[in-house]
Amino acid sequence: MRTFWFSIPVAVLALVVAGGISAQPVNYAAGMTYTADPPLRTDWLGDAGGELTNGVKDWAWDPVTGWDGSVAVNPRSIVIDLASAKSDIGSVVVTVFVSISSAVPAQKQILVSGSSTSATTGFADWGEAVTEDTGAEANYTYTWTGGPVAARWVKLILESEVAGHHSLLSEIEVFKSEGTSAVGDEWMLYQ
Ligand SMILES: [Ca+2]
Repeated sequence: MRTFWFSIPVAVLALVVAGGISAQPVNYAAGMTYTADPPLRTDWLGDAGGELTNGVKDWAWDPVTGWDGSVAVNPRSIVIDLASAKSDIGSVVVTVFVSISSAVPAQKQILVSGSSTSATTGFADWGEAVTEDTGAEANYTYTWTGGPVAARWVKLILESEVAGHHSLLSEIEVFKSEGTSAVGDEWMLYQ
């Protein structure tokens, strides 16, 4: 029995140490709501709603939503409401569906900004989310890493590569800055 009681704290400690090394980054955008201007074409591609924050980002048509280039003007913007003020946003990652053979190109530019005021005002420019345009039929990952910054609302402004072409996305992630993580934060995950 002495061995049994001794083994519990060792196991817990091992879990905490392993968690500290391999913990998944915190995605503040997971499950959050968003609004788009012009509106996303939700009657298209089987969009069930919430597709940009549901964690599914396979390279396929089903997880995709966005703007139909034949009807949507450039630029195209989307605002995610993180539900509460965050003080430590470290990065923003946008997964863009690209299929050259289906006339769905990469995005020419994706700009990132944030506001602590409202969904429509007070946005400060954070910079550009960039990717490597390989020309491949694949998801392209556009990444901005300028944090930590504070905001509740995060806005993306997209320019399709060619006017009249689609902007199709499968996921938007807003990650907590890992640079501000402390021992206390790791312990909080296990309480
Ligand atoms: Ca998704």
